[in-house]
Amino acid sequence: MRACRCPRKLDPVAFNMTPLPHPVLYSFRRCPYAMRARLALLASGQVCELREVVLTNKPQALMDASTKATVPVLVLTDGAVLDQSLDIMLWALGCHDPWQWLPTEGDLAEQMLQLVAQCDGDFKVQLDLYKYPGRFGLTDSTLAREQGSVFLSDLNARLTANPHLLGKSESLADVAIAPFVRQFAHTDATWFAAQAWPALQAWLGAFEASRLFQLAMTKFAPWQPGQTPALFPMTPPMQTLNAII
Ligand SMILES: N[C@@H](CCC(=O)N[C@@H](CS)C(=O)NCC(=O)O)C(=O)O
Repeated sequence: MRACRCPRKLDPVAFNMTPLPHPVLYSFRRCPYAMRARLALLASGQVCELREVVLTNKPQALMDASTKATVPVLVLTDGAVLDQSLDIMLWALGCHDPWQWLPTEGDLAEQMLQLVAQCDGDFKVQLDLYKYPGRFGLTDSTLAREQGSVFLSDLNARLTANPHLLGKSESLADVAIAPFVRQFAHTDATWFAAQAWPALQAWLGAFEASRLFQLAMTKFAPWQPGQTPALFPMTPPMQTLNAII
């Protein structure tokens, strides 16, 4: 099983840092990468300080933490920085994984990472072309939709055979991939509902209706430097987990 890439550490002196009481999560509510990170943090019971970012006006603190300046970014209490959503998921679940989202069996873990890589690779390319054709100089997004549908048909086949993407129980793969399928589905909800993907549609519906997803979508005002830290989740972890179950 791949451990998360070795995190870079911020120099506490250069960054004038006092030890953080909680990890700091730079997030954007509607970003599917940030969603998957928040879902894993919730499941692990890890409390963070959430800093909601406006992508058109990124805070300097985010850019100092990660020159990539994408969201999500998680700054750990020792100053280590995770700036890939999958690494944040693996870190959080590596600390605590009460629902066993990380498969213990090597083969399954490998399959999980491959499926997430397919989602983040070709599927995400087609999703962007389909959702924002104008950004890529396209007038017609039908081809991108068709190409993205290949991955969705595969997910539907998996979910026809089993209730979750990797089998009988939910795993990181379900939670990492669902936010992207959701974006694809919402691009043209009528078209998505008309596809012969009953298992995929039911799986996405259950994900969106889940208490876990609703909590992950809690609204936060954009972060202002110096403000009182906004904690995520807002309720203590045990209370949050009990509300989800
Ligand atoms: N590979 C990164 C991708 C993160 C990403 O691209 N996030 C988008 C928002 S959904 C972003 O921050 N884009 C930067 C921008 O719009 O300036 C991850 O997995 O965390």
